[in-house]
Parts: sequence; structure tokens; C-alpha cells
Amino acid sequence: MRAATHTAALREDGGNDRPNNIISYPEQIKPMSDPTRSLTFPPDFVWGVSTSAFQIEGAAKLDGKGPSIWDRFCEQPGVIADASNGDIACDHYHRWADDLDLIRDLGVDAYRFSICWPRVQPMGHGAWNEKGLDFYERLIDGMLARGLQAHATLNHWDLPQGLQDQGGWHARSTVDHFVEYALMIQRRFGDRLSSIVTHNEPWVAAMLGHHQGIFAPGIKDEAHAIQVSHHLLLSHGRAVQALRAEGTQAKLGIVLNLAPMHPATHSEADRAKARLEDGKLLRWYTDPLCHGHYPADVLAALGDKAPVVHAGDMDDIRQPIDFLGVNYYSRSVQSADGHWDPKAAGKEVSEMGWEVYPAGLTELLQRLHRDYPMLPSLWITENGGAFPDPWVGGQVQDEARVRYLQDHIAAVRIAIDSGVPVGAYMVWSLMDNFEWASGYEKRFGIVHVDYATQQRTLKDSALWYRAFLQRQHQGA
Ligand code: IFM
Repeated sequence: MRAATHTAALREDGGNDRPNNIISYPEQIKPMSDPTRSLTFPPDFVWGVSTSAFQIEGAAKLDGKGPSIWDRFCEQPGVIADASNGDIACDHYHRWADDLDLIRDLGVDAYRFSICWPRVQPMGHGAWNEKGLDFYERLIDGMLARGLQAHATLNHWDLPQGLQDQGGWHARSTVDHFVEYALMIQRRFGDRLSSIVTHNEPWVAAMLGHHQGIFAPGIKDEAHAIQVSHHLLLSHGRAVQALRAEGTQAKLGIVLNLAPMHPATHSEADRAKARLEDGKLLRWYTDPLCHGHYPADVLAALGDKAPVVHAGDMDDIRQPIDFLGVNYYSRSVQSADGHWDPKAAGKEVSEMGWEVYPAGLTELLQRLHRDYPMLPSLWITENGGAFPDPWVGGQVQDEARVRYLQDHIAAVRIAIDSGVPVGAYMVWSLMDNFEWASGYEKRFGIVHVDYATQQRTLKDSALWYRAFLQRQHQGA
């Protein structure tokens, strides 16, 4: 009953079917009660929490780990908001056992983490680091001992600096090194991993790292970035082929950061801009992965910045995958004549300035299923937000984050009801961590981290998620 009411509310607030005029959208819905209260999900639906290695592990120079491009990038003055780095982060490298206890006690089924490539292979080529491999051995076995599924991501952006020195993702040779790395992980851990993701958010790695230059390795060259995106996709396809040939039991996939693109007005110029930006963010990745070609409109727009593609590359990229990971935070509104600011437009925004827009998740999932029916399962591999964390009587009352999670989980349910095969939902993030160029200033955790003491405290959002999961496991 409540679910139906919420469906109607989401549709009134922008709908799943009208990617156009945002001007007439009513104010953000403020649900009076928990819209997930009476929702149930399929029994095999996977609930989880997500993190990544660089953002939580610390131990940047310990036990033989080599430097990554993020270690190097953080050394540059002015690139990280609070001038911080990943040297200590959440000290998860030492606190992993307590952190796994905490994850288990939340009642989730799964933990999505990433493997730090230079921790297991310091240069990205050549010698392997047993101490680094041992860490992941302990971590993965620790998950299984606690009844948690282990979902590993191979590349969450921390490329070994040793490979950057040879050209990084712009060099075709990095593709071969990545396949070797993927095979090593499969041989050591594949029998215990529920899934392996090749890359997290290749758009971010390529464009923020190599075009805008605000992420590592800090390069500002669009053609270079486009070539990087091609090599990321190619290495994904080649790694999937190699892992299948090795007989992996783990489900294989890739994770994309996606958002519906809405034009700011009905004008032809805004609609054209939204279409092209959709091509650059979504179709640039999903078309090669599913259809084996880049979108023609984006290629035309790129002109001589289009990537160098060798014969056979596109067939290599188009490999059947078991799931597509979707990281969803917000929609994007496109205006031909400049930046559209959700805050100025009166929308609710997170501390990142990202509009809170749950209906966009339903819309995105339905669109992916419609345009790419060959994708067998869509997993929400990240969803969450940086919101204020007021302490009241020893508790973190992060009401905005609680509402955000409730509304987005309800949006997933709507997608499932409409026939979209959604298999998992994982909150970003388990705990506050190093938020890249924002340093430690932005907190996405459902668990608060006091960086001075490394004390972990469950925020209200974690308490709410735990109660929600209890209801799910009892059949609601
Ligand atoms: O913290 C990041 C994560 O590493 C990748 N996806 C988006 C998150 C929030 O910005």
C-alpha cells in the first residue's frame, strides 16, 4: 500500500518517462514515513556495502606495497581539498577484522571491496608481493568465515605508478599487464570470490583523470583521455576472456557511473546537449560492451580525438558479462549555454552539490533494460550520499542519508516491479573515507570514522539499514 503511494509520488516528481523540462518539477518529495517499510525483495537479492582500497586501507608504504598514481597525485600541492592523502585513511589494513565484524553485524549478505594492484604487484609488472597477496587472503577468508560474499573490484583507480611511468592507461601494454594481474587474482582467490569487477567507473578514471585532470594522474588532454577509455574497455574485455578461459566461478562484470541526462528546457539546443552527454557518459561504454561499437554521434563529435582502435578490439570488448554494476548518485541536467545548478533551482542537494533524485534510478534501470536487454542482471554497486552528520547525544542523526537510502531502495523496487532484472544493492559507503579530490571533508559512510582515534560509530543510517535488512531476512 505504502509502496504504491510512493510510486505515485516518485512519478509526480519528474517521472520515469519524461527526460525533459525540469522547470515544472514540483519541490523534492519529503516522505512522511519510511517508503520501504512494507517492501519485500526477491529472496536471492543481494544486499551489501561498498568500499575501495585507496579510500580506506592506508598502509600506503607498508609490507612492500608500491606507489599508486593516487599516492603520487596527492603529493601535488592544491589538488586535494584538505591537502590529505591515503597514507592512513581508515587504517583498514590493520583494522580489517573489526571492520568485517562490523559489516557482518549490519546483516548484509555481501561486501564489495577493491584490490590495490600495487599492493600485490608493486610495479604493475614483474614481481608479485606475497605480503600484499596475504592481506587479501586474510580479508577474503575473513569475509567467508563471517558468512559474507566477497565481491572484488580489480581497478578502483589506483594504478601502479610503475605503469604510469610507462604511459599508464594510454599505453596499450597496460592492457596486457592488467590481464596478467586479473589472472593472478583469479588463481589466488577466484574460488572464493562471488564476483570480479574489472573496472570501477572507467568514465571517471579516463575523463577526470586524463581530460579534466582533477583526479590522478592529473593529465588535461581530451584525446589522451579518450584513448585511455578505449584501453580500459579493451582490458575489461580481454580480462573477461582470460578469466573465463581459466574457468572462473566468480560472476564477471564492470561498474559504470551512470545518470539520466535531462535537458534543462525543451529547446532543441538543450535536448541535443543532453543527447550528446548521454552518449559520452553512458553509450560510450554500454554500446561497445553490448553491441561492439562506439556510438556514431559521439565519434562524430570527437572528430580527430576519436581513439585508435585496432582490428579485433571491438570484438574483444563485447564479451558476455554476468552483470552490469551501476553506480547511481543523481541525474544530470544539461543546458546548452552553461552549467545548470540544482541548488540555485531549489532542489535538495547533497554536500557534493548533487541533486537528490531517486526517480532517476528507476528511470536509468528501466532504460538500461530496454536498450540493452542482453545484460542479464543489473546490480546497484554504489548508492549513497555525503550529508551533514549531526551528533546528538552520542548518536549521528544523519536523517538526510536515511531518507536518501529509503527513497533509492524504493526506486529500485519500482524498477523490479516493472520487469527490470536487478540483482543487488550496495550502499556507498560502509564508512567515511578518503573522498578523492575532496579529501576527508566529505563523508559518505553509514558508519562514522573519527580519523584522530579511528573510532567507528554507526550512524542512524547504519541502524536503519540494519533494521531494514532484518525485515528483509524475515520476509518483511
Ligand atoms: O567515493 C566515490 C567512489 O570511489 C566511486 N564512486 C563515487 C563515490 C562518491 O564520489
